[in-house]
Amino acid sequence: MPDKPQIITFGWVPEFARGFVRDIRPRWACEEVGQPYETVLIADAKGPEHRRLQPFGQVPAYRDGALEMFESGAIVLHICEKAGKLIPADPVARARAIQWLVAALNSVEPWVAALAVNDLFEADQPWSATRHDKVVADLDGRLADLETALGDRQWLEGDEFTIGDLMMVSVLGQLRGTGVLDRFPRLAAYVARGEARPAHRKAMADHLATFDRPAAA
Ligand SMILES: N[C@@H](CCC(=O)N[C@@H](CS)C(=O)NCC(=O)O)C(=O)O
Repeated sequence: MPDKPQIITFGWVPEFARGFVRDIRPRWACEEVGQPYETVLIADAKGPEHRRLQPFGQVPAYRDGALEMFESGAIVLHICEKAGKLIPADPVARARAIQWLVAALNSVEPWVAALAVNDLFEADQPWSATRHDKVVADLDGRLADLETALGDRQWLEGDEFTIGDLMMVSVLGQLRGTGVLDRFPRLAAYVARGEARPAHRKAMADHLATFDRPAAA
């Protein structure tokens, strides 16, 4: 059994995906809480071996002793629960932090992902150009609501950065390069604050450094 937790992720992705793969989330959580980890770089996520860890043939997956798990949100929750960091001890504050983690994944990420699907993965499809404005309008609606909820606070629940912020910043960070956040200056500043954290910088640098190495077999 490995002595450190393992983050299982791709050893190679195309240029456009670098900086966006969701292994950044557990990497960031580990850096925030001071949890050393190692990476296991895979080339094939669709084969039976990886699907035993991640039934949908995706990354990241995570191994911590006898625990094998998938879903970036659940992995981040596990890392932070185990460390007792980024997740308040007070039950009310704890529930609210988890609420924001789920909101990031359930109430914001689908709209962010819809833009990537439409403009990137399905850019060559006949519906892509006509659907674009609708996808952006739907996303803008979500972001306007989120910006209102954030208000003038530093983080979603005030002065304390929690797992909810980690996940929300990570989800919004996927809009990098789209110009969408230019219309939401308070959200843009919020993402910039999150991404400026030393733990995020280290996680992103380590994620990007993966692609300087030869790909896993
Ligand atoms: N809900 C999953 C989504 C995982 C996901 O979409 N992973 C992407 C990389 S960021 C992937 O593996 N894509 C390859 C594929 O779907 O075939 C999570 O948050 O862990």
